[in-house]
Amino acid sequence: MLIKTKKPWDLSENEVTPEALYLNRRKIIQGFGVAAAAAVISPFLGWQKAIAAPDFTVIKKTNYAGDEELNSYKDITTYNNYYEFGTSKSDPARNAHTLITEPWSVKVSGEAEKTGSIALEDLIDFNALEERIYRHRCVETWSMVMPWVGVPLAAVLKKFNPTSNAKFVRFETIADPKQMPGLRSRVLDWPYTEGLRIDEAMHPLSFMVVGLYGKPIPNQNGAPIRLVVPWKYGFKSIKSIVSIRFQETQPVGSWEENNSREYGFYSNVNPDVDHPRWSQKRERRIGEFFKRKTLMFNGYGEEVASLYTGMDLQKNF
Ligand SMILES: Nc1nc2c(c(=O)[nH]1)N[C@H]1C(S)=C(S)[C@@H](COP(=O)(O)O)O[C@H]1N2
Ligand SMILES: [Mo]
Repeated sequence: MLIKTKKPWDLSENEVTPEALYLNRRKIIQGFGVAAAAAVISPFLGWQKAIAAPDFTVIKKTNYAGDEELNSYKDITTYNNYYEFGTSKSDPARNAHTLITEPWSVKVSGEAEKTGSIALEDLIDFNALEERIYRHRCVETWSMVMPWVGVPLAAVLKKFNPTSNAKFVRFETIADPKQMPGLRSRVLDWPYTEGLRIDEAMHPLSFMVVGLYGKPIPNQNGAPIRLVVPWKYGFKSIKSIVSIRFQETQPVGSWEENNSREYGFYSNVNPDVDHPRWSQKRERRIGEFFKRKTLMFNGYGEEVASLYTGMDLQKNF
């Protein structure tokens, strides 16, 4: 019988876990002890006002959103897109509590030397968590600034020694109609899938997220593990990942499959390429009244533009 605390990482009573997993969990929980000390030296006083006690020990904090203000915890956790829990922005916060995130494992397959099923605790190095403040730009022209906690996606992918045939990575979200009421609707062909070119996936800005505002990530934001690719429209940042596949061919994501005229594989934030039904030149930052200009690559061009040298970005939208 495990000691029960309120941490989302803990098991509910009816679940059984192998000893190794439990020991690993204990290591994570021990880490919480020094979280208070880490908080004191944090340069980001803004978010600490919102959240009293961070649950994670974060070894490095980087602000990738300049002097732009963070969105509140409430904004970020009540205005969501997570169609598996409903299509309106308030649905995920209301419905996602039925998602079981403990225990969690991810199936890794395809063009890599090591493949198989891996527990979340072994996939993510919880002693190496970073906080990154990123802009988020939804294709629907709203945006936010969020403080994510996670590890570089490259650090996760390199564990599996992808072969030279691994030209792309494909991700899949859990699809369980018992846990996800939105699966009754056929808005998308479940499971939700997304993909990246391998060099995009290995880029240092691509981030595998397990936390938000210093705490484990809430279900509606993609618990227990989701991708964040800050220079691309939000739908590329797939939530609640259960499968990672290295492959030679370019994967077709759920939105591209749904309507390839409107949603391309790359989906880099680009104010000069309109969505067929609306302009992408401007965006509304949640919490603000006046619209602001959308930035090329969401403001991360200096870091990522070289990934696309020689490519026609009007064609490869
Ligand atoms: N599995 C899954 N992942 C998803 C989505 C979804 O509906 N299902 N929505 C995407 C879209 S359109 C956006 S804008 C972001 C929203 O992330 P947030 O709710 O954490 O802001 O998640 C992306 N990831
Ligand atoms: Mo989105």
